[in-house]
Formats: sequence, C-alpha cells, structure tokens
Amino acid sequence: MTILLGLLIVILLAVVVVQVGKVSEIAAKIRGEEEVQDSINKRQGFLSLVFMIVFLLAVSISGVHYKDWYLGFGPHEAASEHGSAIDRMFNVTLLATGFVFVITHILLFYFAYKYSGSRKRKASYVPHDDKLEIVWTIVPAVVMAFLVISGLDTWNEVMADVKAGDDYMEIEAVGEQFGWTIRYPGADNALGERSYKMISGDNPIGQNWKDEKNLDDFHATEIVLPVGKRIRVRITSKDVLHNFYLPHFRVKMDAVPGMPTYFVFTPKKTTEEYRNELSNYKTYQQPADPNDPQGEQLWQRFDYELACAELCGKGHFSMKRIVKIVSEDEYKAWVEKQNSFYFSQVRGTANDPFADKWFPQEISERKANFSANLEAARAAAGVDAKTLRFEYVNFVTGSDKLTPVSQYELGFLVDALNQYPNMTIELAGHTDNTGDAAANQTLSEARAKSVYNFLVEKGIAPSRLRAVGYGQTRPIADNDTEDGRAKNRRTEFRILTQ
Ligand SMILES: [Cu+2]
Repeated sequence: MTILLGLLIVILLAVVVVQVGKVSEIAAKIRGEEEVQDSINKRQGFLSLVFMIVFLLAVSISGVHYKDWYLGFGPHEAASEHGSAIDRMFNVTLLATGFVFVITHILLFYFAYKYSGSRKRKASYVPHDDKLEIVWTIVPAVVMAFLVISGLDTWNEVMADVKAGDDYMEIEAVGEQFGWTIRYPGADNALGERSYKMISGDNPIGQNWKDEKNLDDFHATEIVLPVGKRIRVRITSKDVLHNFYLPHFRVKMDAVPGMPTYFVFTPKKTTEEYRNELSNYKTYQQPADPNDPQGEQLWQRFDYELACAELCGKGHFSMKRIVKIVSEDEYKAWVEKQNSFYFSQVRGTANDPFADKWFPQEISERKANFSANLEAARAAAGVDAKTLRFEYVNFVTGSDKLTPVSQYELGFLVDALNQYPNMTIELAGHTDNTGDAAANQTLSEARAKSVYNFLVEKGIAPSRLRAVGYGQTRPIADNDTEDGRAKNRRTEFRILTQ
C-alpha cells in the first residue's frame, strides 16, 4: 500500500513538472524568450544568495547548539596528557580549513548572484594568468606544509614508545568478535608470554602457563586505571581488524591480527573529576531519564568508554566497555579484589604445569589451616576428635609411592612433631572397596608405612610413630559413588599422646 502511494506521488510530481514546463513554454512564446530567460537568471541568482545565508546560518547555529558535545572543546577537553596536543592539532586544522570553507562558500554563491546571466552584460574570458596560478598553488602548498609538518611533530610526540627503565604499567587488550579480553600484569608488573597456538576453551588468549610471569596476570571485565600513571596498552586481535578507541583520552589504534600494536597514554582526570567538570554545564544538568525529572542528571551518568571503532561485524556495538580512572589507592583496592586467571581457572587442572609444586602463598595458607586443625584436635578428647585426615597426601594409583606434592603436608606434620616432642601418633592407611579385600589390606599397610618412612627420614624418632593399615574396613562414605570412594581412600593420623 505504502509503495503504491509512493509511486502515485512520484507519477503526480512528474505530471506537475511537465505541466509547469509547458506553462513556461507558452508564457515564453507570449512574452518573448529572452525576457523570460532574464527573469529566470535573476531568480536563480537571488535563490543562490538565500541558500548561502541559510546554509551558513545553519552551520553556525548547529555548531553553537551542539558545542557541549564535541571532543576538544569546553566540557570535553582531553582527559589524557597527550590529548591536548591532538586537540590543538585538530583545532588548528579546523580553523585553517574552516576559514577557507566559509570564504569560498560566500564567494561561490555571491558570485552566482552578482554575475547571473543578463542581456546587458557580456562575459569576459581569462584563458591563462600566471600570477593567479602561482598564488593559488603556493598559498595552499604553504598552508598544507605547515599543517602536515606540525601534524607529524604531534604524531611523533604522541606515538613515542616507553623506554627501558621508564615508570609505566602495561596492560593488554585482545579483540575478538565481539568483545575484548583485558589482561593486567599483576603484582610483578609484567605480562606473561602468550602464543596463538595455545589458545583453547580453557585459555582464551593462549597464555603460556610455564612462564611464571603469567601466574599473577588477571583478566578484568572493566578497565580500571590509576590517574597520572603512564599506561602502555598492547593491542592485538584474534580474528579480524578491531580498533581500540578511548575517545575521551584521544587514544585510537587498530587491533590487527598477527601484528601487535600499542598506545602509550597517561590519564590525567579521574572519572569523578570529569563528572564534576561536566556538572558545570547546563547541557549536562538535564535529567538522564526524561521520564524521571528528579532522577540522576546526565553528568552523574557519565563514564569513560572503550569502543571498537572498526566495523568488525554485526555484533560490533557490543564491544563497548566502561573505563574507570581512579586514584592510586582506589586502584590498589580494586587490584586486591581481582583473581589471577591461573589461580582461579588453571591451578589444579590438567593444564597446570606446576601440579607438583605449591606456591608460597598456598604453603602459608595451608600450613595455617593444618596447625589450626591440629590445635583443635589436641584440645579435644575422644578417638574421632584426635584423628586428622591428610588433605594433600596422595599415592601413585595402585602403589604405595607418595606423589611429589605430598611432601608439603607431611612437612607440616614434621614441624608439628618437632614443636611437640612428647607427641606420638598413629599413621593409618584406608582404601575403598574396589578390588580384592586382602590386596586392599596390604596396600593400606604399605601406604601407612610409606608415610612412616618419610617422617623417619626427616628425623622423627620411630618410637613416636605407629603405622597401621585398615584396608577397606573403615569407610567414612558411601562406596557406591565415585565421590564416596574418593573419600574412603585416605591417609589419617591420630594423636596417641601429646
Ligand atoms: Cu571490533
């Protein structure tokens, strides 16, 4: 229906145009061709003048009307240290080209008006004029040279990389359809190695877990940065071209698959400071939600943002991320709350190259736990309360050989036995009910003996230890489930005297 109506309108308009043409033809015949042509010329000239005035007015009025939304002016001065240099460059270019733009438009339309065709005037032709050619070649050349050279100067200043020994922090932004992985260096202030070959479902950007620099690196969902700190962003992409764009900081760099790019910048205004500056402008004192005039105002809702400035696919818009610039203290508090990707996602899984090793933090936490349990058992009475289960003592499947990682918890026990020289203990091995009961009995005895040997090797007197195997006779959980069987396969120690 709409299409039909549209077609009808087009046809009717065509008819109108043809009719008007016919009318003026007839009028021309009546009044004489030339006279009509003259009046048309005059009218066209006048309309040119009107167009010029309306056009320039519209440009100026809209420019003033939207002035609070532009980057580079008033409320949106650059929030980074290098940003003002870029703003200056843009403003100088805008002034130079803007001046030429206005002058040429005035001349263009004024001339069309002033010299519109007339019977009383004859056109004069200038086939060639050296002076004119020289002037309009040299003047733009000089202006362009000035703009390009000063632009290059700004570019070199802005794109200067960090040097060894500089005080800076490096983060990494890896783009993909459609999102960013933002990686922080963690406490060591160094990003670990990564390779696209290691990318998998468990390792989104292919970090090499053997590189210890990776262990404290964390991925963040929002970008939080300390004010006044020099930040180097390493920018890469996993699939197609993306673009790392922080408009308020005048940071914009392509994320190119296979070719890391970078940007160095120093944020100089916190989010809070930027909001406060916005609050001085009427434009930002409007309610953010027109239906809720008493609610938050626009300036209160302001946030820096990261946008992908490359049309990278149909989900492109969803690559927006919030950027928060905070004080050094707030930044530290935020970092405290972040979890290293390795420790939260990789530690203890099949991909963990350090499965046989405990890190200092883990040792101190687990030792504190062990000591607390031991103290509780020493204070309590009764066989059950005096029995403690090793959480991290394990054996190679089907054998009595201790896994390397068992040394840590057994080490805690050695420390405790040294601390309390009168303490004697019973070491007990238990199995689940799979397989032959007699074999399980032998295995549990051998395992208790392995622990016994370990302690003796560490200098504990054999008289303080007793190794017993209970086989499958004392389950603590349901042997019908895998979970229960895992619980039943255990090594314990019981405080006999303390
Ligand atoms: Cu993108």
